[in-house]
Amino acid sequence: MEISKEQGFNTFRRAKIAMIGAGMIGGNLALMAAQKNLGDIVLFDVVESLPQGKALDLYESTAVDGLNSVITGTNNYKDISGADIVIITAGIARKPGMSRDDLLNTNAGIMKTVAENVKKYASEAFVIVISNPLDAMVYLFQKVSGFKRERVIGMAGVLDAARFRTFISMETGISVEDINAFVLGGHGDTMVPLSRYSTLAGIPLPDFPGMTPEKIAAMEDRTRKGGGEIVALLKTGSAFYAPAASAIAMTESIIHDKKRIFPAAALCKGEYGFNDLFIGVPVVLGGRGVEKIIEVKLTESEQAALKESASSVEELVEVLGKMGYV
Ligand code: TXD
Repeated sequence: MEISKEQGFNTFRRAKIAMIGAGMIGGNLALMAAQKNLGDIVLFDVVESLPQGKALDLYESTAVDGLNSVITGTNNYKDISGADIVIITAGIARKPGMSRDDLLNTNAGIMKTVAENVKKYASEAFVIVISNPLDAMVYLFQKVSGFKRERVIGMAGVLDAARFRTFISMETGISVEDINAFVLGGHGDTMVPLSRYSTLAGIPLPDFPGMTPEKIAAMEDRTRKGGGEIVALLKTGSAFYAPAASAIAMTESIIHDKKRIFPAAALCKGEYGFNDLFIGVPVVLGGRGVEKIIEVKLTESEQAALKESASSVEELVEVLGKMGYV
């Protein structure tokens, strides 16, 4: 007998989190979500038995760690039914010599199919898109699914800011814990790290003892090229630990209604002067998804840099239009 149902209590249940794509990031997303007890996890992939294998291995790790996630793998979209959160990494990743934009042709076709199926089976979900080229892929997902803009968000800024924070920590020797950094714009080489809004325990980065414009410029440059740096080292694919950790932080903020501020690709409708464009801006993530886009005053040069970054996203969106996707 199910006592709670019979007595009509309000009941809590675990969140259901679906990962579309069970590759390098997908597997780590599942591991981190389980380790943080965020809910039950479904790993979906088109490759036969891969998600089932990863899921079973991960599920068995929960016994060791004393965790309570049920983790399953599938090749059938039906199994994501009713998911609260869907995180999409489906597609191909970069290899050395490739830009994120080179992935557009292949990943657009994949994203269209993913969006149609998420709409069919998890129409109430909050969706975090990770696949590259990020800003164009999250745009495509939203257009195909028709999901409200509160429910669709692209992960890139959290990762780019984490890279910037790491480089600031390496340079100053101060704990990453006390370092905040801000990156705006598209997830490409034209992204806009904002040093003025980056702080060490509240102290603006440019004011920190020993900091020089040259050092800041070098860290900003390394941040912009941070993805490529990892691709060049790995040789067989792109970054996966930090991207997974970044999307999990966003997921936590939604599930626990934390209302944290993250830089993330959100659909702008007039904000920062952009219309109908997904681009990295500061957002508040809470139980209602993207609850707010925070508009901060930018200097002329910051504004110009953001505009330039947006124009490279607009070019990709145009290509999607020419290919008939949007
Ligand atoms: O900041 C960011 N947004 C990113 C994005 C940071 C790093 C990497 N970023 C991108 O994430 C990267 O350029 C890729 O487009 C995605 C996923 O990267 P990952 O490293 O996880 O790639 P993998 O290991 O190749 O995994 C992709 C999986 C793989 O298992 C494929 O079989 C699967 O996607 N795949 C599909 N799944 C579902 N449906 C379809 N159609 C499909 N096609 C391939």
